[in-house]
Amino acid sequence: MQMKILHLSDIHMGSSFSHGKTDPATGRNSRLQDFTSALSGCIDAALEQEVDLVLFGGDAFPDSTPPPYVQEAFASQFNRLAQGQIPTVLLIGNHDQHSHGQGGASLSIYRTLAGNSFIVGDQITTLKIETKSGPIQVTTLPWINRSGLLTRPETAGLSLSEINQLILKKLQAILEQQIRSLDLQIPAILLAHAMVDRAVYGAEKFLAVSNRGFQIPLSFLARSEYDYVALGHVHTHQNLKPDNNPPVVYAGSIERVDFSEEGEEKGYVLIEIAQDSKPKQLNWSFNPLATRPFKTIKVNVTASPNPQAQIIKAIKSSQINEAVVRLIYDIYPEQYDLIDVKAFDELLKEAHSYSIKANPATNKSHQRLPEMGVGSHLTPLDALKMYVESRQGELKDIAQDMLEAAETLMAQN
Ligand SMILES: [Mn+2]
Repeated sequence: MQMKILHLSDIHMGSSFSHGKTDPATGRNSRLQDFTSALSGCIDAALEQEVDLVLFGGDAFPDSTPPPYVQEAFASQFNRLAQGQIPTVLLIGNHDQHSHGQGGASLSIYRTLAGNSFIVGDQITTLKIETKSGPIQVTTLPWINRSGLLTRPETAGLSLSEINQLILKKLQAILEQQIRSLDLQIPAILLAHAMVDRAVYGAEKFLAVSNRGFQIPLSFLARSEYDYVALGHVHTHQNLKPDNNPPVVYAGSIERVDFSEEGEEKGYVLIEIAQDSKPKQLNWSFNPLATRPFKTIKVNVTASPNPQAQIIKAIKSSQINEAVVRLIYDIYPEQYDLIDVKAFDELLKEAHSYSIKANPATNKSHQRLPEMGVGSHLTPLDALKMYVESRQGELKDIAQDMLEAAETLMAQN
């Protein structure tokens, strides 16, 4: 008998609004519709393929308190799985936890809904789920934070890296317990939201040094007792075990959160397990979704006698139709008079949204904020805060994580 599972992750519904525009009909940001469409594509596939189980790898929203209309967009899609009576595990990612792991999580209400077809993975445990094609075991490993595994007396006086070592030791013992409890006759999947070392990092690299997280060695997770390891957190789809023994797969995000994901295909993973064959046969495939294209147009006009013409040529030779576009050109301040930005606006109208940035080329390698001049007595953190605020447009979605990561780094000194 074949068992079918759909694995998706990192929905981040409600993010990337700085790359959208306001829909005049609804007053809503167009990126909400983009993310809803991508999620809808995953749910459509689950229903059409009549999968036995859906595994969501965590990070539903940018934070644990999304506005009601964003919650509704998310819930109305997952509700379709409940109506289709497809059991669904919703794992808790770092973005789903309240700050520092205290209190509930944005996904906890799903525990109470729809005849128990939702299971919220907010602790390390192994579930036995009865599906229409038979039982399956799922070990859930939500995002680990210090306070979740260690008590205050245990960490007293320890450095951050000593604490991380201690967490890993505990985690290894707990995972070992889970693995020993598995019934090896029944398919088993490990579902984890984690930064696994050996991953190729994408947008989430800024989050890697957050004080709420650390990297888990691949060897902890890539265990032959599991038929498949379903990962969330890293936005770039990849298999960390190319020999598929077992597959250790980041499904990746379903839509581009920012420009660092520009060149990546987005999608979900379908898994098929033949339970009756010995050993169990497993096949998995990555299925791309139709997503909003992102396009960077980068031009250096410092050597050009006609920078305007060079930039226009670059725009015209780029695929910008319905894309999120950013035009960046390096230019000497002395050339500013040769530029008419209105002409770029006119050409970029066919993009979904766009931004234009002139990078002044000077002998100084860095542009300075006036507040940060000589004689100001800013701490490094205040300086970073000021910088992040000055770049609100580009950094809005990751500003909080950047500041937290910086605080952690400072604390290590
Ligand atoms: Mn994450």
